[in-house]
Amino acid sequence: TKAKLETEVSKYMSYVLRHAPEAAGLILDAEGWVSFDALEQAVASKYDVSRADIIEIVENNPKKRFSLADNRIRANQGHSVEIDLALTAVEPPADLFHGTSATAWHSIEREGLKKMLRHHVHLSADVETAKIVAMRRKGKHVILRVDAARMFSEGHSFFVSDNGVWLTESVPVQYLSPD
Ligand code: HQG
Repeated sequence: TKAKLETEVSKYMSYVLRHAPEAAGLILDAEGWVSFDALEQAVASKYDVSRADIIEIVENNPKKRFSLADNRIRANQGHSVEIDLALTAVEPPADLFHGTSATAWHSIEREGLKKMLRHHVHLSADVETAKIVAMRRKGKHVILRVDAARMFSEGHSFFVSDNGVWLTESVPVQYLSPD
């Protein structure tokens, strides 16, 4: 179906733009952008989609995962490749949330939240979004509340991606509590 193809293409674009541009013969610039023409070529060589289809996939993406501007495209967050989104640090809301598995919580409650393979720890502005993130994990889920106000006042930097995901370097345990 059309919806299924769109999801598949979107996942491939995330893979290429966040983790493996070389797999599609692409080179990202320092801030993660690549020419839209090059991305279109890479996608169209793999899937039966037109330029207009790709633009529609970008615009309809439920999480607004991609930015398309000046004939360039990039993923808004979630990279593992070494790029710098060049986001400006901003003051966060008082509370932020992180959805994860009960299993992960066993180590998180000792080590705090780490960025693992990504560039930042990803936090959500509301519990609902954190629940959706947690649902990606097997077994029982835990929603953690992050005392972002206190982290910020104690010198931690926060960034917000163009699609509203809150990012920070790490969250030490003293700022975490199960919601
Ligand atoms: C966990 C999706 C053990 C952490 C979502 C998470 C999100 C620890 C996993 C975005 C840990 C990393 C990011 C510690 C953290 N010990 N486990 N000390 N510290 N973890 O996928 O936040 O669809 O890198 O709890 O919607 O789950 O890709 O991060 O379970 O916004 O756009 O290690 O990915 O967005 O997993 O998800 P991830 P995440 P997209």
